Amino acid sequence: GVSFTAFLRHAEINAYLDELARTYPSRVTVQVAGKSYEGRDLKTITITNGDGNANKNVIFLDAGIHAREWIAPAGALYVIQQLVENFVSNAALLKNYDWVILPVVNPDGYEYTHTNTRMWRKTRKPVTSSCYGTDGNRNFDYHWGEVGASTLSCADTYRGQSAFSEPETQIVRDLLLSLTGRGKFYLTLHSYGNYLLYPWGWTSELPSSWTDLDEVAKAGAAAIKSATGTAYTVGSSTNVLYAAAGGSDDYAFAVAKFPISITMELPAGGSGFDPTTAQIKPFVEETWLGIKAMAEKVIQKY
Ligand code: 0X9
Ligand code: ZN
Repeated sequence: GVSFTAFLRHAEINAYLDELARTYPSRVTVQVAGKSYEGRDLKTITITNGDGNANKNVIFLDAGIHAREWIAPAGALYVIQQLVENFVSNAALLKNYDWVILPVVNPDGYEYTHTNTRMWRKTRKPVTSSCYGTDGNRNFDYHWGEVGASTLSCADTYRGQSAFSEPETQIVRDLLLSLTGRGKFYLTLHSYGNYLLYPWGWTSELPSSWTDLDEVAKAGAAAIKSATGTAYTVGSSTNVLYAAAGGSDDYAFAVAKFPISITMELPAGGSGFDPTTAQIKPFVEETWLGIKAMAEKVIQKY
């Protein structure tokens, strides 16, 4: 098990997924979706209720595309723990839906923040001899590079040499596309700032179905507000945060046709990206309440 009193290393996270697959073989499947640039396994965990129905709708959750946002993979792990180890309390979330969770999209960057540079954001594939890494959340092929993304390889928001230049974003792309049709809710965890963001990130225009997105995001914000008093800002990425194209959320919504696609920015801790170990548990518990409320709304709508 895991206790949420420390930030786990990538190998520990993968070991936890494997432990769950061994302990709960009828409800849990762990697969290697692909390898990072440095050769780490990007493992997904698929969580079902074990009834053998392989055609259910799907909620796809990922975290850790930005290396330094440590609370995001912790939040994904808490969701996994609740759905698997606290299955009886959460059975309604798995009756008509399966969950696919990729807790660390960018393990090379995540490990680098543990061993070298705490505030590293990007992947770790070299671009030039002196500049490393691409911003995974500027690398998706939907209005790629049009706004809020740098063409400079040293920049923190570098868009990459081309759309999907990174193995890690190719893996998320392929997972999303494999779920087109069944995939109803894409949720990507980031930090920080307490936002529930929906498309578009590339334009201030709103998608025609924006009221559906807004309804789901507001359900999450309301659940958190009533549980802990923590306030989340809800709106389109461009309108409430900033314009930035090439994000996974816009791609999931526009190309992989997930009707609900949301970026959740978890709370700040420490100087922002570095909550204390004592903050992990309260943050991920509160986050789970918001995710559960959004999932319930999605399940009721689709
Ligand atoms: O800039 C980002 O990628 C996200 N914020 S963060 O501080 N975690 O880096 C927000 C992404 C919102 N979605 C899009 N702009 N598509
Ligand atoms: Zn982020």
